Amino acid sequence: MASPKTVAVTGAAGQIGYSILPRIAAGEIFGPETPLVLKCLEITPVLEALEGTRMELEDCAFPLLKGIVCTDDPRVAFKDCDLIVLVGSKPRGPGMERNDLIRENGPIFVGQGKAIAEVAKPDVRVAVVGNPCNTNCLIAMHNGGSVPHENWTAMTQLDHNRALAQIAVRSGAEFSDVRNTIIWGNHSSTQYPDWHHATVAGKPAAQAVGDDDWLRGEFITTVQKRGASIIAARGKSSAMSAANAAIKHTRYLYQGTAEGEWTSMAVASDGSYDVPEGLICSFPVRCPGDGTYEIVQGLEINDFGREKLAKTLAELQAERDTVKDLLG
Ligand code: NAX
Repeated sequence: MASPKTVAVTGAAGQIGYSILPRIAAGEIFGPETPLVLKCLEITPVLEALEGTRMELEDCAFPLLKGIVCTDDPRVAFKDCDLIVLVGSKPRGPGMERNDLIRENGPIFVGQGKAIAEVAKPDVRVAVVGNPCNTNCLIAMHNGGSVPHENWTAMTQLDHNRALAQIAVRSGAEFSDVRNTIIWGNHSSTQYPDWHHATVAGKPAAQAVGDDDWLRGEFITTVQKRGASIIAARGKSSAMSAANAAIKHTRYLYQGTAEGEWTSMAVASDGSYDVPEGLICSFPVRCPGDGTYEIVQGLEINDFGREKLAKTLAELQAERDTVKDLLG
């Protein structure tokens, strides 16, 4: 047996929390040989509901689960953590604009970034799911003291999966036949889902789909607006698919991407593809499986793609300006 990992999940009593906790406890991130301790963070009024989740986790009697801590104190939750999944944030209220949401949630990520710097393991990995996840990640990272910028990621895995699934369905292929879609930019409706390097059973996706107009139009907008379509249908935002994506995102970090494949993650730009340095932008990444990632280099982006990328980068830069006073 490996030594136990300590994993914190914030917003643990929420929808995504309910779907993700049993999967973490079952060993889906670190594998079946790694025991773990789960730390669940919630706001004080929700602690009672969280107690219900704690009892259910206990009742699953997961063999790998060595402890469950429930708390409303980030310093207790993040103490000695190897991995922290920041899911908790305030939902967008009626009439609230995206910028209001950014300002509303920003302070949560200032406090959590500082707490991570103080009490987590120095090589902790942080994956941000709570929206607006790119900018929340930027804020937490800037308040995260000496935790290296490479250790902070935000989740665009759900968008990546949505792109892959749309291509599979449209081309009549299996989901498992589709590889190497890319999400560029922000986890928002400006994101650029890119099929140009994707393959379906080894063939270029464009050839398998056989409909360029669909790829340049409906494919992109369907992926960009999928979250809204799910809210319209279900009356609630995506939770099962979001938890599944968060499991995949973190599993790739610790168990690696397959040979010849990549996934999409929002990470601090190192200037690759002319993305301004430091922005938390979604890129194609490969993960060797030791908690690190590398941005896939040298992919061609055509004029169509450059235009789309410029739009989503402009939004990310505007978001960064909106929160510049929170960046430590
Ligand atoms: P819920 O509203 O069901 O749960 C959120 C939980 O966070 C609540 O229980 C709340 O009490 C808790 N919370 C709020 N402030 C907190 C704080 N300061 N510390 C700890 N907990 C806190 O939302 P859910 O459906 O679980 O979604 C969670 C977040 O994920 C939202 O911000 C949502 O927008 C975001 N999503 C991100 C996705 C992505 O692809 N990156 C996709 C799915 C999802 O929309």
